[in-house]
Amino acid sequence: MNTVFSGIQPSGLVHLGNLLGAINNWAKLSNEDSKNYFCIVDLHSLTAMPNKSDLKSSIKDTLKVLLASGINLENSVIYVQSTLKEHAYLSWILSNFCQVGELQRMTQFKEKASSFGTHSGLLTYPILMAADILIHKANEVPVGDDQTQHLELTRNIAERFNNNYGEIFPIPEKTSGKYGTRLMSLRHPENKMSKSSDDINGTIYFNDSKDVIIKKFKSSVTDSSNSISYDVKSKPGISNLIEIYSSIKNLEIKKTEEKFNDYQYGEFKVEVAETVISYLEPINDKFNNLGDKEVDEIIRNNLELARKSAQLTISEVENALGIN
Ligand code: AQP
Repeated sequence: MNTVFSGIQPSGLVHLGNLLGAINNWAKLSNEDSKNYFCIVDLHSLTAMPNKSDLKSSIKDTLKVLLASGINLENSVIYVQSTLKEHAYLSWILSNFCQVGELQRMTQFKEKASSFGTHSGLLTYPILMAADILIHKANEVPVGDDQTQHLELTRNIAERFNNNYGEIFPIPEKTSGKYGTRLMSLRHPENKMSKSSDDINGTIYFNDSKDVIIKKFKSSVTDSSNSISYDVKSKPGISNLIEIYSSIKNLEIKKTEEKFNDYQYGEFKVEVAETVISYLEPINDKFNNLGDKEVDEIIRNNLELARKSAQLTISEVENALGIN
């Protein structure tokens, strides 16, 4: 049976990119024959020095979005990273299997270091991500395309540990959905849709109202050719809208192009907006109906399951290393 791990940072409101690129896929996987760990990786979000109350409410909201997203809790464990200290402990151990140069070459490090200033958390972040994945011995990691490099590093770290101390870790594989693995900003389609983007009109948040969603799509940046065809290089805006539609409807890109062949851009934008509204509606309904008591109980039970799994791995690792 596969073991799946994936995480999301509570670095702001969950957006359509997170949902279509990651969480949707998690919900699908949770209905297959696998053991799944989905984690709110709050320790990672500390790299951006968040404000305390923003972080607290983001952790809670992100957790509730996961619970409302259709993830099957029969075989999935949802928990918050900082409540399981073994993540940080394993991260220290694994840091001895990773070169500084490898960390300095990470694209996200180069990008983020320029906006937040260069503290060492930004550099060592991928080691913590490796620990997140390896602590449950996951062999499958469903993430968006932006995480490919980090996963490659995790594989290298796991291999080095195994070569030195015995076959403890599986070598994890990345999986992703067919479409929506890298949704772009509606306003700047050359940049990825992001929680922390400066232009909030380029991002569809899970709880945007219908009017706001329609408005954001209507003002999305396209091009002057008025042909609904997929070409990321020359038509990034329209290609992004096609991708959103295809991802939600589970429809081949070609089929989406055919369906909207004779549409004007304005009509197409509204149709995509309405598709997004229908997709988000049940998630919001469930989110709004989740009571605090219910959430607290799920968290408590899930944390126990996550702790059991993590402690098993840690004792194997300690035995292999000859510590503790
Ligand atoms: N635009 C995107 N398209 C598809 N997938 C995406 N993911 C993020 N943005 C997109 C995927 O969502 C999962 C959780 O992401 P994260 O919380 O770890 O944060 P991130 O990748 O750094 O993306 P954000 O949401 O834009 O946050 P900030 O602004 O804080 O950097 C991951 O699987 C990711 O691939």
